[in-house]
Amino acid sequence: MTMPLLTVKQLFERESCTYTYLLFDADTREGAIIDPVLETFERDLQIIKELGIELLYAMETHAHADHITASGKFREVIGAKIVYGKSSGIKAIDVPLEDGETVQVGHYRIRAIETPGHTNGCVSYFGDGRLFSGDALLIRGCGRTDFQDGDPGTLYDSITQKLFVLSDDTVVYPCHDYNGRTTSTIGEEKQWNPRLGGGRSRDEFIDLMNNLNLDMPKRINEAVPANMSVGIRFDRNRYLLRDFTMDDLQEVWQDLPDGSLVMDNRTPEEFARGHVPGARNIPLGTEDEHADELRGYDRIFLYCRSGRRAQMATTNLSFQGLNQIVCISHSGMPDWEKAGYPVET
Ligand SMILES: N[C@@H](CCC(=O)N[C@@H](CS)C(=O)NCC(=O)O)C(=O)O
Ligand SMILES: [Fe+2]
Repeated sequence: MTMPLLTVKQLFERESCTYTYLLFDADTREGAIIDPVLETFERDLQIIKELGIELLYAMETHAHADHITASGKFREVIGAKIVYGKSSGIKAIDVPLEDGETVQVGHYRIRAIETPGHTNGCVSYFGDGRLFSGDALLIRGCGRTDFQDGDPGTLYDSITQKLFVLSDDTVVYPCHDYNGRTTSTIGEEKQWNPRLGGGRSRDEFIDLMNNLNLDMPKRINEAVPANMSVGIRFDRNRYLLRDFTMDDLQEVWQDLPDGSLVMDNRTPEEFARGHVPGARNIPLGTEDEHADELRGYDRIFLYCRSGRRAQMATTNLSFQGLNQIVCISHSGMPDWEKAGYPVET
């Protein structure tokens, strides 16, 4: 019996011209998705459900500058682990891969190949004769090198020394194509890539890349920060940590998501002397009266002075079925003040 090939579905997001790849082993039904886009999350999720795929991994080739990733959503909704190149430096991930390290999808190993240059944290993924090249190698092109610590010399070395050494019949699946092309091969690109195929020198390549004068991606200022936290505004898993601290609160508080409340359950006197700006005072012992109203929030960050009262109220409210409370259980207002964060009186 011959083993079926690793199945690859190529999916397209038309605003950013991004290709997302759904890979799976038709035998075990285990799968992974590479470079999913937030806007097409529901579409891709539906395909995964229809095909009965157990999505083990959401894999990123790099922190994208032009669109927001759906990896965080895939983790949140179906528990996929987020895979990234370790060199990306992104913290909110589950599996950081270094050059040569692999993840297993059914019978297949998917290997990370570090290919920096477009960004300094780019990786490509290789499995079963297919190369998912991210924005390092594009069809008859390559990723630009003028932001996110990009560097043309580094990109030249990545492509020529790490990708052009793969066998000529390796199928190349890029992260984007702006001209409707879908796949290529290493052999084709070695011969026909106008930027570095046909034996173009490193210096020629650097010169060319330094003079592209491209407009910045339209969504770069929104996409890069969002992708640093894998596309959800805050890493949900951090809320589940036992020790959510006042420093964590400060990070969230700077850009508080809609539907969130910062709650202070110290006494009105303590509250009046200084509290987290925008916080609501619901003193310990009165939380039950407010349960219905509190239920209306998606997330409640609760602090007090030392964490003790916050823990008590969290327990009380959990009996009322409120499970969206993030309890700051071992620090409190004095720590906020000590750190020099703004205080409202
Ligand atoms: N017009 C696009 C720009 C896209 C863009 O710059 N894409 C990057 C990848 S993140 C790139 O390297 N493009 C290569 C090229 O245009 O040759 C947008 O606004 O999003
Ligand atoms: Fe990119």
